[in-house]
Amino acid sequence: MVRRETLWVSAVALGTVLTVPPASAGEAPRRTIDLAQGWRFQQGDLPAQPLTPAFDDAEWQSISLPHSWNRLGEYRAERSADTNNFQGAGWYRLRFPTPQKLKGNRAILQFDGVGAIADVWLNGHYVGQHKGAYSRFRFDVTPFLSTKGDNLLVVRADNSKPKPGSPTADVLPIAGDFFLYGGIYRGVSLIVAPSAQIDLLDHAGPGVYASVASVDDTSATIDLVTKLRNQDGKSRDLTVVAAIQDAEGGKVAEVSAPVRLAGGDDTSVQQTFTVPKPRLWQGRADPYLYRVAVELRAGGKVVDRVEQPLGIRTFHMDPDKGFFLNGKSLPLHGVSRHQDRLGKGAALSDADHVEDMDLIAEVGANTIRFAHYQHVQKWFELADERGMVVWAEVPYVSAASFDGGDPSPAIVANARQQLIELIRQNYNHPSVVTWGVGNEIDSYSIFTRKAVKAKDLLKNLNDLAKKEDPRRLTTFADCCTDSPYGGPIDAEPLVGTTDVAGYNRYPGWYGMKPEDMGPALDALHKRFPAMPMSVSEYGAGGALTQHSDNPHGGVINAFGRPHPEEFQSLVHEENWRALKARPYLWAAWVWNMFDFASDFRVEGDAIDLNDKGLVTYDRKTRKDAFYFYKANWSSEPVVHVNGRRYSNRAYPVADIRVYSNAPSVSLRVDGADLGPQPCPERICVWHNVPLKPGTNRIAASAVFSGKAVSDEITLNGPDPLKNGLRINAGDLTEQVLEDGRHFGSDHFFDGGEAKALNPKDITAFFARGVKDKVVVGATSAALYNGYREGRFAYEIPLPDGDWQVTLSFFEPELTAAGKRTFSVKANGKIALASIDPFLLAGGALKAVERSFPVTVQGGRLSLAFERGKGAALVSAIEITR
Ligand code: GCB
Repeated sequence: MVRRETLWVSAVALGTVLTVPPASAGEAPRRTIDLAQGWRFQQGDLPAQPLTPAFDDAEWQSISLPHSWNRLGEYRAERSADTNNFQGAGWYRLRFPTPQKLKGNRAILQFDGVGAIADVWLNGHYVGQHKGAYSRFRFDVTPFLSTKGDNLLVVRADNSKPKPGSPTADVLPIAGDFFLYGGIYRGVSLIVAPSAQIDLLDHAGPGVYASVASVDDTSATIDLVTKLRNQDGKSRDLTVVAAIQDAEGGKVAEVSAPVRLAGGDDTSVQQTFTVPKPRLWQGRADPYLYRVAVELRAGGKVVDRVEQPLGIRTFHMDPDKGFFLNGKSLPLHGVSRHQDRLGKGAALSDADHVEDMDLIAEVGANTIRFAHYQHVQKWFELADERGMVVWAEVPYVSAASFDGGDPSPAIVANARQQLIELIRQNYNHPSVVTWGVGNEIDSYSIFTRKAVKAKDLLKNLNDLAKKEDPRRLTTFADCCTDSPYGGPIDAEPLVGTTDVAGYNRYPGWYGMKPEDMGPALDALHKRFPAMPMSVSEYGAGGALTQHSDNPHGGVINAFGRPHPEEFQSLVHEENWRALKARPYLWAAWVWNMFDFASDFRVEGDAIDLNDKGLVTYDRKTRKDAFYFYKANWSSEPVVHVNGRRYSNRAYPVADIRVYSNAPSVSLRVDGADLGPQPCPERICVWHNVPLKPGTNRIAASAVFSGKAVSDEITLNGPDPLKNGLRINAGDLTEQVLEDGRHFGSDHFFDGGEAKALNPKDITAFFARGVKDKVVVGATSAALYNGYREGRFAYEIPLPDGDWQVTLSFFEPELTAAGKRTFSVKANGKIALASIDPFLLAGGALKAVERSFPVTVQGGRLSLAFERGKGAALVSAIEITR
């Protein structure tokens, strides 16, 4: 067959609605037969290829599509028997009847996504291979279909772990913080279409490609390219009749063009429409969609027909003023989304996609980053319909090669193929404004501290995207410019390779403090003043079962446990404050809307999960941080009391935080009115609210346009008189020890610095191999994970009376006695003088405790830790009767 992709036939009928004679009625020219049901599946490779009908698959599992054999990611400390993280081959077999009325038509098999390499056989004939887990692909199987009856379709899917020598070594992604699911995890169908057709084999694109050339107050000009293919020997005289319909189905423009399609040839027809007084696609405010319907007619009869969405819109980005939709500023704020969930892996149903989109709409996002690969058509359609502005991308993620050097020619070819598939298959979705051609592709340099070769492929993909679709912008997500994690990472600067940029930045999580976001962005903006920039990722982990009384009280262990939910909220509060104040950003995306599977993660209260979601992996629980964004982004009334999952409290007082978009909110505790508090930045706080032992009902309410909206939680207060009060100094997370003693996280302090015995920050992560330090002689090691150091004091709320205070110490780093001495005052009087933990314990990393009695009056105990020869420190405070 001769491919003449670039030869376009005449552009006709510019502008006006032509009177095209109506087509004669007949049956729908194209038929799509769903092949979701009746499959047999077997995990693992087989001694013989099961390609013949005689092969007995009775023992295989009966399944329907979508299907993936992988199941991973659980809120547990260790993997359960439910985990299946097998990476290798899986075989599928399906028997299906030959469709009726096949004569003169073509039969085309369509796979919506197979992870990660698919080999396909029909009736024993090898049909072909597709490499890439995330895009749609099609094969013309007409010659292999049985003329009599049953067909046997066999598919081998392979999601082997990408590494040198593996079948997936040259298939993107070769690395990444997400799981590469195996299986036929999206749909399969058989399309029966005429031999002379709107091209089904254009990288599985729709064959019809519409784009907005210009829009003004009176009209819009739409360019349309229709690709045609004739798999017949005969030359055909055809007419391409293209119409634009409004949302009610009314025709607003129609053009037609005659075309002679030689036998075995393919060609493109270019047409231009004018849509008078167009109703624009206005994002979430009014996601108005037209449809383009293209018919291929032969002698007045419709022989093929394709319908695609059309949203009429323009956009641009300004390096100082951000994003503009249809000429108006539209600051973009939203989330990234991965395509998996608990119990299903990546085998999602349409209803699952709708639920995800509903949650994203509920939080009030107006943009979504489709991370880190081609998402399913349904997801693009939902984005169009809901008015989400989209960053779509290919899985060129984390590494260009396995050793930091140049990617192989096969990787480059696969990257190009996947990018063409992404763009052609999704060209008509108005939601998409940028094609992402890389994500953190030089991050390998953080691990190796060497410059890596990622730029050539980035540029290659950028140029290809510009050629495929000059009307959209290219972008990439940067990890390493200005070396936020140290190291010689800037050797091959990537910013400037694509039209616009995104920065993945995690201040407060991977190093830095939450409030460092603003200055870090300003520095980047200053360095590349002409480059429109966004924050393509920011975020923090949050576990539902791990909690903090004060998220300022300790050091987060980003690469491990625990991940208190309150710390996630704090990072988002601080990061968002910086983001919303920077109008030069064209967008910012929370990483991530949902917890998602990643099989190297052991963190928070989960296994195989990245827990940075605003919503859990099962979509059942919205974390507190979800409501922070809802209060900021949504116009729905929001009143949400934080901390409901930390129901058994360690302390008899609590700071109650409410997220709300009301100017002020009132609070009642067990019916007693604590009065209103203002909600600057959508956060309303009541400090030191007393909790009585047992149940406390905390109810917040606000009035929105005359209507009261409220939220209530129940907290169980402790009984210090009965059980004492315990502070795990320097620690971020409250915990109940095995012996039942409940320690709150570090709180009530003023001054000093919280430190971790074994910091698991980004620096420590890269220095892997360093052995964790252990404090010996400790009744509970948990008390020594963190400590507070410096000159500091505590003001602890306690009932009046006589108490015993026990302090836990150890020497974390000094190697001799006499180098660190300090004293402790209780209520202004020396309680412990000249404490030298090394001397008292007989060495470093050895636990030591000291106790003293105190009398509390006025409901407060003051402890002051004062420097002697060195900084004071304490790792736990236990106060009992
Ligand atoms: C990133 C990556 C993303 C990870 C994320 C994280 O920068 O682009 O794939 O999942 O960080 O959570 O570490």
